[in-house]
Amino acid sequence: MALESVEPATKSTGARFFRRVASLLLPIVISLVTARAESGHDAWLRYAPIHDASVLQKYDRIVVLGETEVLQSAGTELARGLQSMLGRTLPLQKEMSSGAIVLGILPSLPKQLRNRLLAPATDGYLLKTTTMQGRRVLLVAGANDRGVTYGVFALLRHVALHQTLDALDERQNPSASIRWTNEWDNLDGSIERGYGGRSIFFSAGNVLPELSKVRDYARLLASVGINGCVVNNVNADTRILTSEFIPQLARLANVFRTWGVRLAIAVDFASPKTVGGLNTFDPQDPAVIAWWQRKSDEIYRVIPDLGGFLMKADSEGRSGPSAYGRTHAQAANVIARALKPYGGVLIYRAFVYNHHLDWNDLKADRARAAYDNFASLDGSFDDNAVVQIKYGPIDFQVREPVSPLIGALRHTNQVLELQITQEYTGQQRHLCFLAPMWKEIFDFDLHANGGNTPVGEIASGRTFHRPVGGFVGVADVGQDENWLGFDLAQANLYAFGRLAWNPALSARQTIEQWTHLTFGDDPKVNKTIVEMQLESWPVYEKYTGSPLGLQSLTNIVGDHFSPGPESADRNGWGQWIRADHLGVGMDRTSGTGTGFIGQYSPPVAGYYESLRTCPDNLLLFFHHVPYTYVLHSGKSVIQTIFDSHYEGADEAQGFSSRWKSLEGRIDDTRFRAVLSRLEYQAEQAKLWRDTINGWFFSLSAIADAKGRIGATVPHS
Ligand code: GCV
Repeated sequence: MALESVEPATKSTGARFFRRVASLLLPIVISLVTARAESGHDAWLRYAPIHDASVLQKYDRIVVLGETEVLQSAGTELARGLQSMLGRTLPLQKEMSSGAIVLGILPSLPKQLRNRLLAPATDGYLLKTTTMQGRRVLLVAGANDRGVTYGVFALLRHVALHQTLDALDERQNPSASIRWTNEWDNLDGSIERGYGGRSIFFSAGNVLPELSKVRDYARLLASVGINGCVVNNVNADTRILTSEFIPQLARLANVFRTWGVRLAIAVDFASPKTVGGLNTFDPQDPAVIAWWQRKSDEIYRVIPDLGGFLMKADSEGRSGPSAYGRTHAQAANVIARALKPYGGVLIYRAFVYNHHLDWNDLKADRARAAYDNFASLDGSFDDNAVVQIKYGPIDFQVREPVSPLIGALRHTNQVLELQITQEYTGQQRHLCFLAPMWKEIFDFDLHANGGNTPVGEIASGRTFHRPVGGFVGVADVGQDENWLGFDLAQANLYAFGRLAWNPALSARQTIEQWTHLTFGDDPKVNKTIVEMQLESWPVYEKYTGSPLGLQSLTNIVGDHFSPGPESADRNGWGQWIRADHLGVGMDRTSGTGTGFIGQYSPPVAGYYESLRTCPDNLLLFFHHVPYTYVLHSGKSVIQTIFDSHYEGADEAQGFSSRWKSLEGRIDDTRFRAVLSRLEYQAEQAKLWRDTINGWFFSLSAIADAKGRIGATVPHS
């Protein structure tokens, strides 16, 4: 009795104590949890609660038909997402029942049902409300495990975006088989052109011991349909192929595999010599051929689903087949053949150019290089060899015409290389949403086959019926909590994945989705961010390169970030703009210039060759004109340069004030982090404006019609 009376009293004192402590700690705990949740780590997979009790209410369990790791993680992801958004726990089961969301690959479905379905293609999926063995179900079916994962993420996206889920009947196939990111990570943990912190894969020459970030990254990639990732720099460390390192790569592959992402690696062409100890790396030498085969056998023994190898050869100081007078096709094929028995591909970069060009040679032109090196090889690459082509003929500039090589390879697999990391577009310290640029590239008709051959279709392999094709994005994510160093730059990774899956999506669609998923439902937040993102590329272009095709005008021999127009000319790099006191622009015409324009099909070449039709926004990429030349817009070149820099810098000032209007509507952590970047950008934009305008003013000695420049010229 005594005990009985004491114990409840003790309990209630204890309970009171705990309640008191809890009430004191709760706000701290909540803020910590919120801070963690909104650190940017979950990116667009935040699964914020939605307050509509009717969503998927007919379903109360998840049935996963199959045991594979990929299917299991898809099931767990669905349960996790629905729990978080709907506050309902749907148990995972193996047995079929009414009211289930059923996950499985096509062959695992009952034949009767299968016969009623239009099967998706590889990696594709179906979302369908139907009956199965007499029971009402929501089916998430994939052509393969990966397809089921993509179906799950699509379903979760529909829920998060409040899209209608009644009578679902959706079939989605990816545009192309290769939807990869490239990461330029070095084995020491640094990342070439990475602005989001150190490597999530490597440190001090090894794969990191703890790979939870890799797991989370693979999940992010899978959520937007990316199915492969090259984890190391294209400037490849030869150690990647050593027998000591390969087991470490297998650890990465194991983590990726859970999410259907295939590991791939960049390799150095001289490896047979540097790693294999042979006295040659001549691709025609039988010992070299045998070495590549043995090395592939060795890797596939531990990574049976390796996506393949990526190769940068004869470029920026890398070894290549030119050392033995062999062609790029000979080089690619010898390795492709070693990968073929395992279903791997050899991706060979077309980024091959001479960086010791003669500036005094008016016919020399780096833009010609990819086509000159590869077009004549069309048809001589094996079926599992793929040529990876940067979207423009120079190097990820803020604006370039599309690479003519894309239209020239009709009997060769190709993939289009885009850059998610903003090497030349503000390095994640400036807002620059790149999907509008990518869309212009995808939609550009190269008239490669007499018309209607947009780049997106060619790259996906559809135009020329290639077995392999697709899209590669250089992502360079890092250890920073938000992956890319800037919360708003995550939109580029999201958009890359969504557009690689479906190049027909619009830039607006992708950014509306991303904003909603990443920042929630508030209409003002959505409108403001969507508009800022969509405006950001033209704004960046205006205060940096100018909207006349002068590329980025950044310091190309240094940081690729700060203004440096003088670095463009008078060196061997070939990013020339040929600016002097009379005029500016590279003459790339067939008539009087380098002949680059002649690499396009006749309708496109004709369009660029003539000053009458060449669009203003690429004029100086193709033509050298006096500063006084009058554009289609009716304004002179020099005044356009001046005005656009003022306009762009003014618009960049507006970004930070527009963002400030969202205070209190966005979690504090991300609000402040983004604000500080936008304020920095506003200052940088002024610096860009004054440097570029001052430079052109000094060079041309033409006054700004609006009298602004003398006052702000930093150097005279
Ligand atoms: C990985 C540009 C970049 C280099 C990069 C190269 C490439 O030149 O500045 O950092 O090297 O492109 O794409 O290979």
